[in-house]
Amino acid sequence: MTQSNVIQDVTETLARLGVRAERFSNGSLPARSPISGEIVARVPECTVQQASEAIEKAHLAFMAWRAVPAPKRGELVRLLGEELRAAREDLGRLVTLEAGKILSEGQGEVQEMIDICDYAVGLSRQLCGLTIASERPDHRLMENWHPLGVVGVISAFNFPVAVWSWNAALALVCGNPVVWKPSEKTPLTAIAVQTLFERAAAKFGGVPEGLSTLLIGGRAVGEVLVDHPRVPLVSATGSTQMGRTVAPKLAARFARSILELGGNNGAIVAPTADMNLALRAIAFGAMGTAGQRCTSLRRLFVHTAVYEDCVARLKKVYDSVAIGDPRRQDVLIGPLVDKQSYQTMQQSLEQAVAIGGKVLGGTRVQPELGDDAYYVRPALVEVNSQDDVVRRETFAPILYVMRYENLQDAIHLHNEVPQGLSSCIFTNDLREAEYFLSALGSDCGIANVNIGPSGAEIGGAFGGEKETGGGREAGSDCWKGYMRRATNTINYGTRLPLAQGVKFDI
Ligand code: UN1
Repeated sequence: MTQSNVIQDVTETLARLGVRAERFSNGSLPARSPISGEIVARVPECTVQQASEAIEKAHLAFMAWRAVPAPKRGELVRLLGEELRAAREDLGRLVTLEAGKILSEGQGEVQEMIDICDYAVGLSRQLCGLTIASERPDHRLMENWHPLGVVGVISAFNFPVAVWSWNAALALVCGNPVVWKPSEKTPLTAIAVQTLFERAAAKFGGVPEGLSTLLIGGRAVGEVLVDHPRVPLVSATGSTQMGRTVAPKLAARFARSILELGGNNGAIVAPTADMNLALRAIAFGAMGTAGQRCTSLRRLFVHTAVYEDCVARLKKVYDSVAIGDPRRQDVLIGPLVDKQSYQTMQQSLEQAVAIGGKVLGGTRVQPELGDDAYYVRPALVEVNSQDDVVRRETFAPILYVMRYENLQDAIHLHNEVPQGLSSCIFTNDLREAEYFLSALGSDCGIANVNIGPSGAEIGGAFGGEKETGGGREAGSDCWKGYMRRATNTINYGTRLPLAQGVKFDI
């Protein structure tokens, strides 16, 4: 039987990455490519029992790994970064094949992994605590950051490899093993990453068994990770609905959580905006990755003075953007991940029409690429008000456009949604820009000026407020979330002065 070109591409890419065939053959979990909608591999799943045992093993790895000096732990992450550099093209291609992103975005995701590895290597020599002035004579007050324990990572299909690396690179240098439950929609990229990790670990000269573990499976396996007492931190990326299930379970056992949930990201286009720049940013933000980033642009507030011009030019872009097989160099928009995603998009568009929205695009295109492949023309929807459908995150390329006259009103509307991930303003007016970034401006975890809401660099803290979950990953001081802080007071004198001047002489 002749294999389809997608299946062959997957098989060859996995082989170049050095993934052994038994890891993706004859298993119970079908791996599908959104490019053609075909089943491209069958991945063995782990049972609930195996998941639990793997976590126990990871805990044993923790007992050993925490004693390895942090800069030495950094060496492992450096080697992982080297493997990723060498595999950038192939792993990026696998991301394209399994998640449907265009090639440059697939490779960009791997670049993000390399970046966070570099960052973590530097960090491994900078896990610094403070020394604080003590109120007592002959005393030193300081803090020490210690490894925390097994870190659970739950990731989504849309960033099938980068999200793991933001957590894993930091967790590993911080002295923690990682147990990863990837999305059931993207098991192959996860297996490839685990293979690269194993190669780095071998070059390192061996690491404790269970330092990085992959749990392929469904919800039940994810639940083991969330409920297991040996897992003090779970970093979970996905829908707000998933967060609502996971957060109370973690809270009930006093485990920590880093939650990266839904976004409903907005942009304001002010009268002084550089329109050419703004249009490019809006196009990438709203249509890029077929609207399937948690940072995708979903709401646009355009000042009346520039509304007609901005919307007319956007319509041209929406009409002409190249949609198709994401492996093609000229294509900018790949497929939606699956049928459910397509149906959810259609439902939202129907609701938008019902409230008087004017919809451009949103229709299925390129049906010849596969019966179960869902390519859509991105939708631009002019609405008069921010109704329920606009306030909700639809994980698809729908951009709702609204008009505003006064910046305060626009910011008010912008913040008047349950989510709080990313936001931006296009303006050349310094006062407007600063106001947007101030405490009275955007209420999001990310607020940008003259840059779209998506495509954040790893150097900053990534995450958002409200229903986005409040977690922060990647740069800045996010590493502290993966360690436990010990406050130490040392008395190097011969007396025992008590704090707050308390007297207790026996
Ligand atoms: C996500 O969509 O889950 O800022 C994360 C961005 C990327 C990360 C997106 N660096 O768009």
